Amino acid sequence: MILGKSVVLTTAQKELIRGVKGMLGTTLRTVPSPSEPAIVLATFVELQKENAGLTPPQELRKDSFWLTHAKLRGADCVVITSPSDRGVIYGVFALLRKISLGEDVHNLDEVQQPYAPLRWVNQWDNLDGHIERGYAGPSIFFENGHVRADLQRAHDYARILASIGINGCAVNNVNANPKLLTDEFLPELARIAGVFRPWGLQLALSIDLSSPKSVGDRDTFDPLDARVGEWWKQKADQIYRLIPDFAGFVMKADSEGRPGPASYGRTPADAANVIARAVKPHGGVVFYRAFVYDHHLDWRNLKNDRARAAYDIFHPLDGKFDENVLIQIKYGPIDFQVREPASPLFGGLSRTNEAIELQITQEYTGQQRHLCFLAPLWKDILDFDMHATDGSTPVKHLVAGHVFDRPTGGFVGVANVGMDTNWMRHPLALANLYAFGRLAWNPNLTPGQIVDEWTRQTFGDDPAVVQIVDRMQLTSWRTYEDYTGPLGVGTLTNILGPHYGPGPESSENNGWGQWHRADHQGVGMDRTVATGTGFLGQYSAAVQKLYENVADCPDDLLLFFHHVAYTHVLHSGKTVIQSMYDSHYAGAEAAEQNVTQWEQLRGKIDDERYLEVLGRLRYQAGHAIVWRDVICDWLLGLTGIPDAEGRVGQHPDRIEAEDMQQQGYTQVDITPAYFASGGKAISCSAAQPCSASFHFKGNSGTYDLDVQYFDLKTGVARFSVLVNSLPVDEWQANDDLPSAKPDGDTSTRRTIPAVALRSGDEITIRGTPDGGDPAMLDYVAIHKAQESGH
Ligand code: GCV
Repeated sequence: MILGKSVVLTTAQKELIRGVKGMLGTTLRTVPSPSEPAIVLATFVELQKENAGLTPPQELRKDSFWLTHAKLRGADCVVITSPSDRGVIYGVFALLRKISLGEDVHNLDEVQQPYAPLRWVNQWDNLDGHIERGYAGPSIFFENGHVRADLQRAHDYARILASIGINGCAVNNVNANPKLLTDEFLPELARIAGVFRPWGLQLALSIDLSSPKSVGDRDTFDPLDARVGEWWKQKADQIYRLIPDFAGFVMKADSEGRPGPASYGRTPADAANVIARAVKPHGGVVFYRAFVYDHHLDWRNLKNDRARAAYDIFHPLDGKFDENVLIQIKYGPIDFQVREPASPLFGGLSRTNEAIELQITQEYTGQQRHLCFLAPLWKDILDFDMHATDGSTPVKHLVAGHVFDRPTGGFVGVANVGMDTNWMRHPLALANLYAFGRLAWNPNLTPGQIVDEWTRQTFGDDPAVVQIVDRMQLTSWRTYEDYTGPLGVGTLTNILGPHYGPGPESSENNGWGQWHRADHQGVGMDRTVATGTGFLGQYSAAVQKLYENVADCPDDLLLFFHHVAYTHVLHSGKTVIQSMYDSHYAGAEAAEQNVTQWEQLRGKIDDERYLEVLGRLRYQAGHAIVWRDVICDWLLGLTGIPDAEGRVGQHPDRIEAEDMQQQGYTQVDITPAYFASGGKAISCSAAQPCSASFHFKGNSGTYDLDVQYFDLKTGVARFSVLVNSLPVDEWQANDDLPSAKPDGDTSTRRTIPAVALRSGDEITIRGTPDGGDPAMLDYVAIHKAQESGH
């Protein structure tokens, strides 16, 4: 039964009926008045009209809800109530979650308050349907320069977001196309707002500061020009006429080539405020991104440091932003790296609203091809005490506005879901979206609690499934860090390209500023006050103290803050270089173990998801070896310091393609050499298939064969493997990896399990090129078959 009238309450009711039917098989009836025990959905005002004596155990703020039980019109009822109808939806989802987790829902009396008022996702969708840093297919909102005709997926997304308490969604890229604000386009956007509305989700837009000039009729976009202010005001009024519940704007300005207030010598506060004043009468807000830095910094100057930029720019403006502006701050001072310290700006604004920006889409953390559950990273940041006052001031308190009693505060997650059926590409990656919503609602939850909820709701209660999935998720961040960028060195990825595979030299010698400063003697970025860039001086004294002294600095962030010799001994007792070698090996090993762990779940979850995840974990295990070898070979070449365990550069189980008997293939040098085992590969430029053969020299037995090849995006080459001319496997190199070259993005492993081999057998790899993909082969590795037999 509903008390109150709104489309949101009706949605809540339908969702409750659907959830109860789906989970318990019971079909609830809707009734105008309860004559028997009922579930009542009510705004608090309406509830009090029925029973004025009902008082919640705590004050109910906007979006909060109270799950309780009461006698209404003589019947015993379960009551879900909130000051807002949106809060009732959140309450319904909370009840359904409890049912699905098998919690006792009798005698409930529980109030839940969201931690921060604004809990948004950002989508980086372009109007042509492509999503910047999106890895799960095209946009659910846009195609061919317009809003999609069919918005069913947008509706489903709103439902997902409501289920985790998200109340705003900016649907377009922060590298914003000003066309969105045109008179022609706004009605299209109103259609998206229309599918969000039943779920209590508010539409927001990313905007380009130059809009008054680029799509408006002004000859300037100077934020202090009154004609520009008038343009924004009229634009806001127009938007609110079409979309009365419009949430507000997100703005990226003076960053990575975007227009900004600097063009007129104005400040970010000038830019933010002119727009904030336009939306203020309508209750709108402006999220102004602190991701502002100079990507043309001179890398030769050791005092230059991109990490300083946000604080240097925004701290002096503290107190100058209007009350409906929030500064949206990425969690670390660089850019969503696998490990960074909390941004000093969180502690640097006491008279300005803040929001934290987290990245759900795994731009630098494996792009949803690698498993990397980010809640532990986010949690470390949210719990980190900035010592912004004498008391404890963890980041979560600051961004929620609790420390300085700000009018608002928020959590923003860059989600970038796409048209892929599973939204994120990797079936296990949806846990990151779930975790973001749960932490934005309650950052006191632990990653363990969150993942456990997610696993049970996704795969059911089988203890083996829950144990294995939870463990894999909870260890996956450390695993990814271990084989990509340990000790705070940053992700050693190709930062000038797709930010995916290894590319350790790309982050040096250019202005983008993700420098690790690795040379023959040492590695790491000196950000100390004493001898470095002075970045550490942006923190409170207590935080500075944690990191400034090399002897105290925790190993996990050592290279973020200090430049040290490779022979420097860590708290762990290892030298830096040995620790780096070891963690790359440990990470690759852990990725391989995930495959065998997952294989234990065959038959315990549906085949479709089982096989999809298995394929992704196998790919990850292969690519972790690529990462391991590229970074370790690069370090060995740079330092000349051998691996004490004798592994780096030693691969006795490999047969290099260039050493095989070739037909049609030609040998090519790969540059940099560390992208291929032995620095070489073979390439088939013939019109016919090419082949490469060798004789197996080991003892007779059962072996797994790893075939390492390059899968270029420029075509779909085919490979087959034959033993004594009999085929044992064939496949297509049809992944859409983000490179057209043989490199760390495209190097791929195919494992052929349990092949019976006798000494002297001839093994042949046949490659058939296609388009621009010349079926390049790097090596074959042969090992004793794994017990589990894949
Ligand atoms: C939307 C990084 C990403 C860019 C992104 C930018 C930002 O640099 O690589 O794709 O642009 O961050 O957050 O604005």
